[in-house]
Amino acid sequence: MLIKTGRDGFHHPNSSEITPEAMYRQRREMLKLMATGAAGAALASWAGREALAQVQRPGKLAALQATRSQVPGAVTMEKVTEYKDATTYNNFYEFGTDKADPAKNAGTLKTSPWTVEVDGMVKKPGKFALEDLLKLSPQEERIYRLRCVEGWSMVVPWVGYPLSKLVERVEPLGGAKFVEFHTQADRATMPGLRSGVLDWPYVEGLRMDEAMHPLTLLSFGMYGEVLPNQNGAPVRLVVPWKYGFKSAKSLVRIRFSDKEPKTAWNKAAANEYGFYSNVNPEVDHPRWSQATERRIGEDGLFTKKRKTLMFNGYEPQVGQLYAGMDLKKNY
Ligand SMILES: Nc1nc2c(c(=O)[nH]1)N[C@H]1C(S)=C(S)[C@@H](COP(=O)(O)O)O[C@H]1N2
Ligand SMILES: [Mo]
Repeated sequence: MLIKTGRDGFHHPNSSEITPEAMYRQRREMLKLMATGAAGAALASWAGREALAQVQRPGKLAALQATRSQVPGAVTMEKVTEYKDATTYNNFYEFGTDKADPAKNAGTLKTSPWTVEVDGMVKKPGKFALEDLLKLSPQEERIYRLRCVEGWSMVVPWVGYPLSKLVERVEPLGGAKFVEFHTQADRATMPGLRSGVLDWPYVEGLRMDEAMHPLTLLSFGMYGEVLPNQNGAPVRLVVPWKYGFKSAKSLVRIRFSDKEPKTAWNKAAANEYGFYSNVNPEVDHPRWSQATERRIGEDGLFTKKRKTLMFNGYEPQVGQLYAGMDLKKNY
């Protein structure tokens, strides 16, 4: 059965009918301020915020063209994290468990040639060369907040397109309820595989409606360039309302299934990492609070921590996916 846009009950706007949500909100703020006579100062700060969202290419890797996403919620006006910070402090356990390890060790990852196999409960299984995946849909730039389970967050301009485009292309069968994501596990190039911290390959999963949500991104780049190895080159997942570990890096296989996938972190510590992994300030990790976070790049001794938002701030867009679910049980 072909999954049609809108099947998830969401309004998928086309570019001619919408104003990006953030811009719309700002415009409304502006109109209010104009009515009170405070428009001059506000205009300056509005221009400033727009400027912050203008991302400079770091000039390190090949450029990846994209247009600004029109999907509601896909573009935040928050200050973008510095490229250097977003690429030198992260998790990619295949290259070591220290936050500095991926940037140091991921140079050995061989990203070309690269294929992603699509299989399981689909009408049109197949192997996609990276070049073909890139051509499946026009690239969009999206600026999302990524929230890590250990209390840090960053704001990254991703380049990619909705995962739903690929799902629609391969036509899942009616019985397919989940999507599994398998990532590269190559002992020759990934030194971290010698460690038993996780059961390799790293596997993640989404429910079908989560996979079809327009905010779920198949990403090939960031900051206007192809992904650096340490951030999951050449193709990764980005799920902005979930903890960072749901965003699987260096994808090699996407499998459709009728069973809830066994994810790498759930297998390693089921009481700490559930299947849903939605950002939720009210559900603590057994070993630490999840109520606040540190924004990468803002970490001075006296910098106040930020309050973590429900669904990482994407509640208006994704809250309905979990209506009626006990989120303390389904963590
Ligand atoms: N294959 C793979 N993907 C992975 C991980 C990993 O160890 N291996 N770590 C996850 C975790 S814990 C986080 S926080 C994010 C970090 O993504 P970033 O490099 O964009 O910050 O990647 C996720 N994806
Ligand atoms: Mo993480």
